[in-house]
Amino acid sequence: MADLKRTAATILLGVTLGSVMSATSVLAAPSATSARSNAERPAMDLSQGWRFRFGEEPSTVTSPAFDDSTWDRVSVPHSWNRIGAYELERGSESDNRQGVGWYRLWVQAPKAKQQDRQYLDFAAVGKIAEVWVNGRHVGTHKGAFARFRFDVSEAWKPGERNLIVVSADNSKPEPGSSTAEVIPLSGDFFVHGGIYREVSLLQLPKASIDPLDFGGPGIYAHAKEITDQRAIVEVRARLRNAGRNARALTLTTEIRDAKGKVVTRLAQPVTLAAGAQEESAQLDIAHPRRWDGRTDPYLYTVIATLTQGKAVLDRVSQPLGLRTFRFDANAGFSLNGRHLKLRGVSRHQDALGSGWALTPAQHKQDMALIEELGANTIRQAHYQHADAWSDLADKAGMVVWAELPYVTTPSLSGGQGSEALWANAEQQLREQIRQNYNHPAILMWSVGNEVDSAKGFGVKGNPPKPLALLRHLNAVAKEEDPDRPTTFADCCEGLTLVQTAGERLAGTADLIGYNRYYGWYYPNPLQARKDLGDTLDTFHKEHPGLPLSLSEYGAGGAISQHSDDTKNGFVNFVGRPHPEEFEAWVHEQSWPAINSRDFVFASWVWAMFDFSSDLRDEGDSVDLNDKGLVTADRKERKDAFWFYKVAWSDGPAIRFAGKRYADRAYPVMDVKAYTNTPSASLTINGKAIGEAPCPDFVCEWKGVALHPGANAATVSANVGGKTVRDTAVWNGPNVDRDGLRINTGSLAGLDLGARHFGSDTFVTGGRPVVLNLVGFGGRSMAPIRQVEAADPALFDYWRDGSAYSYDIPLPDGQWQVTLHLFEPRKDSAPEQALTVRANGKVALAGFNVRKEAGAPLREVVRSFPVTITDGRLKLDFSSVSGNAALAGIEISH
Ligand code: GCB
Repeated sequence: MADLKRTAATILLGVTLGSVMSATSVLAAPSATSARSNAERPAMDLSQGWRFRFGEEPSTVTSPAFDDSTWDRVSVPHSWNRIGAYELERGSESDNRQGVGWYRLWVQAPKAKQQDRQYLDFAAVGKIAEVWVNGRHVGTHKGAFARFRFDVSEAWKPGERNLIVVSADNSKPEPGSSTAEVIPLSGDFFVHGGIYREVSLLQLPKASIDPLDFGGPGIYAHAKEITDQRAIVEVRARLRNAGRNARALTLTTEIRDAKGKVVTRLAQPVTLAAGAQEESAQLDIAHPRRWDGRTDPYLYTVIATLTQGKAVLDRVSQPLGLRTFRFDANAGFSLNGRHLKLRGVSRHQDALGSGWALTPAQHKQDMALIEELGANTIRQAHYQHADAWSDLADKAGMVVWAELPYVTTPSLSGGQGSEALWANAEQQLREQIRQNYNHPAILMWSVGNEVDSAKGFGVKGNPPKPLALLRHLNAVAKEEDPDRPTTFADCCEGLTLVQTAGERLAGTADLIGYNRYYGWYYPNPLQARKDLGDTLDTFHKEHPGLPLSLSEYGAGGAISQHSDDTKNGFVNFVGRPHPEEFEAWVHEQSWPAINSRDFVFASWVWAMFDFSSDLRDEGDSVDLNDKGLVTADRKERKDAFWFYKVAWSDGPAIRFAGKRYADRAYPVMDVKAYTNTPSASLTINGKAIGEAPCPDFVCEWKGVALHPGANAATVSANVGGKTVRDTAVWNGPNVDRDGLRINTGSLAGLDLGARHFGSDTFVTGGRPVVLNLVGFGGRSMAPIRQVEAADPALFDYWRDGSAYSYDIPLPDGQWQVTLHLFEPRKDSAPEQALTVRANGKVALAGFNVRKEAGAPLREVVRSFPVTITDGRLKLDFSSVSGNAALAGIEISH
């Protein structure tokens, strides 16, 4: 914190004249462990009674005479935005308006001493706030995530009615817009508008702990030394004297243990001149107890009290956790001298129906779910989170990656970005670090996310170049906090499919995180495990001295979409469907690649919860990114959640996968269970199916037969005399009655009225193909194509190839097989000829699909009878002079 004067003389004074002691509590001081810097101060909660309206207002809106009686009545936290639903279309409840929202509040102010200063304290406003008091403009704050305070004393009328007016502007950042130089400039998350965290009025004497220090608490504690015998803690206090004359005061700094007992205290005389100054106290703690992550997240409290004689002028308390840590390029992370593999999740401050206006109970619920998962680290994506959230992280013992919202688009003006952009990014970083400095959970400051995807978002002829600003931010973070390492999340290094800005960013910060989506965004999803492992190895080799983490990985998962076979359909990454089972499969593949590499100091699943992003129409939702392990309403834990819960569990654990997919499409299924035991046994309807090994936490039983109706399954394992088990019920189809249908090429099943198609399976050869690949924002990557067909939805995906075969389990008897074919290519060869064999017998010979259909992109249906005698139907497709495109198979009596 360069702009603060560090006075060595004061440090000396503190030690020589002050009294360092170990004592029990003397002052009737608060027992707060909250990082909320207002906790002990005389603050008036201003959450109730606001009037709100979105949109343009006349300039008189800020004046007391303005009539707001027709406006909505709201309380804060509040946001006008409502984004995201588990529906396929945007509903009327959706509100993604970006622009200016107006808030007005009349408040009866408490009486005050003449000398007192009045500060308005906003815990966050999205994204630019302008504030007026009694018609007078008192301040502007640019940035959606940090706390800010304005000294409103000149406009405030103690003991009377006062009018507070706030405009909150979340306009879309575009060149020339109000937000064009306020980060973030873009990103895959919606920036909610409004006073979405709490507001209060602070009344403090003229001399106080400084409330205007970038919104920070004004006291900053750090341990200079920690051994088993003692800890030396330096507490810097920034003090403010709003008067003209110097004051002779006493600053008492004490540290209390978790029970509230004072373990050390230092009282020091302070001569406080007009303006702001910094004092420093050094305190000893004997036999300190460590903040030891989830094992023992022990917290002390630091309390600074400013007094004049016997009168307490101000008091602030902050959490203190004593820990040592190290990030090593080869050995990974260690906490208090012991290696700890950091495994966790990213979290956005967003919940369905509330957006960013989260209540304390919602923060608690999120933390409880992350604890239940077994994570020990959280990435705060992609910006500063609420104090209440970081308090919970301190208490839960989570290691936190905190992040600056320098995301995706490095600048809208191109090149290195404007001065205003630099100033805003720097301001948001200083605010974040000061406001969060005392959270022991936070161990890394991230200065950006994916700004190396710059060219993709560039300005023609002047591509953004993020490196210079990233370096500057790194230096600012170091200046603010030399003790914590810096980091950032890389998008594009080594990826040929995304254009990069041509600048290599690795090495700019102390640590690095790579966002990598093997199994999802990149080609060859089925090679996810190998590709991820190889990439991590390559980065480690190329940057041998750089501690490396996987800051994002994951896949989309929709709980109403299901797959019979995750390896046989097309992965439509920003489209539909996103079967729950495929998301889980990507995680099953990714975790072993991460877990087996000690040099990967941490990994964060993207993401813990589905979250709002109006760039998306995917899975079974609209305006949601569906990569959460838990749904955005916090109601459903997806299969991938259970995978990690089992893999990260200390005690023996077991859980069936695919439980939600109860009504099965086929008379056989691959049964899967997650367990941390070496093997497990399966029974169905009381019949033993057998024991299977469970490498990397997954056991599988292939092709298990289901009878029509309910099938009760139990999976169990014995460890050290203890049995763990789970049960599931899967309803087998009545194939004799209803037939069997395959949605060829698709990862998920499809319902067409009463006809239920399972996902593509039982197949060898060929490849799954999508008709329209959509990109972000639901835009097609190519001109939209439509197939003329009775059921066009069946043609969204198909199986394509010159030779492939299906081997389908089917009860014996006479059946009719119906194939849904078409020619997707405009320029297909006129002599194309398809032959289909059923159990070796030619069913279709030399069939020219396009000729039969009369045009490309037009359905042609062919049926033929088959007789099954050994429980299986083998269909062989072979095509010369072109591929066979098969959109669906229906088999019925
Ligand atoms: C990323 C971004 C994150 C997105 C995520 C995704 O790399 O950092 O903000 O939400 O990918 O789901 O595509």
